[in-house]
Amino acid sequence: MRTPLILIQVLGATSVLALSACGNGMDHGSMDNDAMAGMDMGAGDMGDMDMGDGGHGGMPGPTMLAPAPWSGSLSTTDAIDTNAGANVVEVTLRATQTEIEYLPGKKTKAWTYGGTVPGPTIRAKVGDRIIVHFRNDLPEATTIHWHGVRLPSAMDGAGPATSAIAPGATFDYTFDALDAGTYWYHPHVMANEQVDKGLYGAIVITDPGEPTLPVVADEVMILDDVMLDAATGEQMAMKDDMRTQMMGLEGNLALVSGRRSNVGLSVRAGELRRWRFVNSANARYFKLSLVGGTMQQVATDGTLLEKPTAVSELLLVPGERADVVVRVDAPSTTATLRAVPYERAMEGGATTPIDLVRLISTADAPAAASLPTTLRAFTPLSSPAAVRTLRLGERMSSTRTVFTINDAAFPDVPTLNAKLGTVEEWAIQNESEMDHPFHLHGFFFQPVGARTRKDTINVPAKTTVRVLVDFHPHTGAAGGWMYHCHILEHAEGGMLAEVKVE
Ligand SMILES: [Cu+2]
Repeated sequence: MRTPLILIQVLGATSVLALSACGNGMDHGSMDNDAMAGMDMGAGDMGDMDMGDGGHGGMPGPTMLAPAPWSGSLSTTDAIDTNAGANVVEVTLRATQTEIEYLPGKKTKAWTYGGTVPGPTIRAKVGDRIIVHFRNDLPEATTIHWHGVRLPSAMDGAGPATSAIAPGATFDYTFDALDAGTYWYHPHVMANEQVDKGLYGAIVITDPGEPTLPVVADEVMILDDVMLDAATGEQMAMKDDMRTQMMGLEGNLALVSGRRSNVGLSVRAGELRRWRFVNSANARYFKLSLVGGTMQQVATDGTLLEKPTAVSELLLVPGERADVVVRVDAPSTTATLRAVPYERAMEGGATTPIDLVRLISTADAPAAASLPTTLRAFTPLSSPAAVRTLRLGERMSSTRTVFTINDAAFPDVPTLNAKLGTVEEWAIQNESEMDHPFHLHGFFFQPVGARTRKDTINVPAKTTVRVLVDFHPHTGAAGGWMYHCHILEHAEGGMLAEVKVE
C-alpha cells in the first residue's frame, strides 16, 4: 500500500495567476536609480534557448538582464510576534497573490507570504515554541516546509504525515526551536512553480549560549532568480522548455532578498557584517566571491563551524545556506559580491558573472574588529550501523527527462527504513552528467571527512559523496521524511523518495 505523499506533483497543471489588488508588495522601485542602462530589452535574447543535440551540451542559460547599479537597503521584514510570553514566538503568515516591482516601473505578479518577497523573517531562540498561524489565500493548495529545521514530521509540510492546505483553509504549524541557525521556509506542493512565484522566507534561530560576533549588521541574504519578460515585467512560463526540464529553471534576473542585483550598500572599512545566505532558486548555483573584500564563513546550513574559515569562493547550491562575515579592508573602495561561473553540468551549465551587491566604503578610518578564534565544539558521529548506496541518475522517457534514485522515479522509489537513534552512512553516487543538490528532511548529516553537519549538499556530476546521517531522536521524529534533489524540476521529475524512521 502506498501512502499518498504531499509533494511536488509530476507535470501538474499550470496555475493561472489572477491579478490581485491586495498589498503593494515591497517597494523596490523607489530607490535612487531607476535607469536601465545596459539592460538588453531584446525579446529575442530571452527564452530563445538552443536545444542543442538533446544532451546537456549546447544548452546555455538565459541571457541575464543587467539593470543599472542602484543603492538601497537589503533588509527583510520581520514577522511580528504576537505572543507576550518570553519563550513563545507566535506569528501569522498568509500566502497571498500580490505584485512586486522587481524591475523599475514594472509590476510582476507574485505569490508571497504576507505581501513581500521574501516573506517575513521568523526569529526565535533555542528553546522557544514557534506557532505559525497559516492561511492559504492562493488559488491552489499549498504547504509550508521548514527547510533544515528538526521538528515533528506532522509539521514538516511534506511527507505522509501531512496534507495540503486547500485554498481558503488554515493550518497551525507548531514546533520547538531545537537548533540555532539560518533556515528557510517554502511550499512543498508544486514547489517548482510556487517557490518560483515568490513563496519563500527565512527563519533565524539564535542561541544565547553561542559566542557573540562583533558584527555591525546581521542580515538575511536570500539569493534567487526570476525569468522576466523585460518589456512587461511579468514572469515567463518556462516549465515546458527543454532546458528547464533538464537543468531546472534559471531566471534572467538575479535577486538578493527580493531586490534586483546589483545593489550598493554604504559601509565603513574594517567593520564586520554577518550575511546569512540562503539559496532559494529553483536551480541556479551561486558561486560567491567578494572581490575587493574578505569573506569568512562561520556557519553552514544553520550550524556554526568550529572556527571562522576564510573563503575566496563559496559555492551555494539550491536549498543550501551559509553564514559569512564580510569586511572591506580599505576606506573609499568598493568590494563586489559576485556570482562567478560554475560548471554544474558536463557542458553548458556555467553562467556568466553576476554582480549582486557592492559594498562601498566611506573615507572613515578603518574600524578594528575580529572574530573569535573558536565558534563551537564539534563531536564527530560514531560508526554507522548501516551503509546504503543511493544512485542518482537520469533517463529520457518518450516525453520528458526522468530523474531517478536507484533507477526508479518517485513514487516508485522504494521507501528506506531507518532506526531512530542510529547513524547510517549514505553513499550518494551521482551517475548523471550534472550536479544534484541533495536534501534530507528532519535530520542532519555529517559529510564524511568534514567536521560539521548539514542538511543540503552538492553531489557533483559523476562523483560519490558520503554522509553520515544522524537519526537522533527528537519530538515527532518517528515517521516518514523526504529526501530529494533540490533542483525543484528534478524533484518534480522523479528524484525524490522517503525514508521511514522508527
Ligand atoms: Cu538534481
